[in-house]
Amino acid sequence: MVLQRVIRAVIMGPPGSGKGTMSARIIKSFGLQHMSSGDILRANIQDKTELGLLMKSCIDQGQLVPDDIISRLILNDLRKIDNSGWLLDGFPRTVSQAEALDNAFSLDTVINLDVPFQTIKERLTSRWTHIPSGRVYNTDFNPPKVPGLDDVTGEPLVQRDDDRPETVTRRLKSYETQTEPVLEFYRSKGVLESFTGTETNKIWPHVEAFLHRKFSSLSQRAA
Ligand code: G5P
Ligand code: MG
Repeated sequence: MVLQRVIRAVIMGPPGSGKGTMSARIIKSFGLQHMSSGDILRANIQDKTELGLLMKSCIDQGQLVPDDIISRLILNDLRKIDNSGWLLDGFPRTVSQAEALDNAFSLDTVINLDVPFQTIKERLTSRWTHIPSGRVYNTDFNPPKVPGLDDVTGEPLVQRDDDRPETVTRRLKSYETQTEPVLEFYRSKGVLESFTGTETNKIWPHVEAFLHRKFSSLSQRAA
C-alpha cells in the first residue's frame, strides 16, 4: 500500500503476546520501520555497550529499565527517522514514557494484543530468538528451517535469559501494574484498538483489515 503521509503507530500487549511476530507482518505489508525497545536493549547487552552492561541485570530479573533512560534512547532514535512511518514495539510501557512520547510525536493508532496470560506462559518457554535482528521462532508455532539456526543468516538462536518461568511471572506482574495504565491513557485519547485472541494467525487478518482502513482514511485526509 502506498502511503501519502507518515504513519506513526504503537503495538502493545503483555510479554509474549506476539508483538514481535505481529510487527514482522505489519512492516512487511505496510512498509513501516519497526523499532523494538527490547531488541535495542538486547543488542546493547550482546555488544557489551555501557548501556547494555548497566541494564542487563534489570532485564534478566524481569524488571523495567528506568523511564528516563529508555525514553531518551527511543525518542532520539525516532527523531532520526524522517521519511518513513514507524511502528513502536515495547515502548511506551509506563504512563511516564507515554507522556514523553506524546510530548514529542502524535500517534495515529495503538494496536493492543489482548492475549490471556496462560497462553503466554506456554509460548515463552519454547521461544528461540536471533538477537542481532530480533527475529523470533517457536519450536511449535514457527520453528526455524534448521533447528537452532536463524533462517536468514544461519547464525545460532538463543533462549532469552528473561524467559525462565519465574522471570516470566515477574514480567507479567510488572505489565499489570505499570503497563496496563498506559492502555487507559490511550483509550482516553481515542487511539486504542484492541484485538483479543489466543492465536496470532487468527488475530492477524483483523489487524491487517483495520490498518488498511486506517491508512486509507489517513491518506484521503492528507490528500
Ligand atoms: P521486550 O523485548 O519488549 P516483552 O516482554 O514486552 O519483551 P516479548 O517477550 O518480546 O515482549 P512479544 O514480542 O509480545 O514478546 O511476543 P513474540 O516474541 O512475538 O512471541 C512470543 C513467542 O510466541 C514466540 O516464540 C513466537 O514465535 C510465539 N508465538 C507467537 N504467536 C503465536 C501463536 O499464535 N501460537 C503459538 N503457539 N506461539 C506463538 O522487553 C524485554 C525487557 O526489556 C526491558 C524490560 O526489562 C523488559 O522486561 N524493556 C523496557 N523497560 C522499560 N521500558 C521499556 N519501554 C522497555 N522495553 C523493554
Ligand atoms: Mg518482542
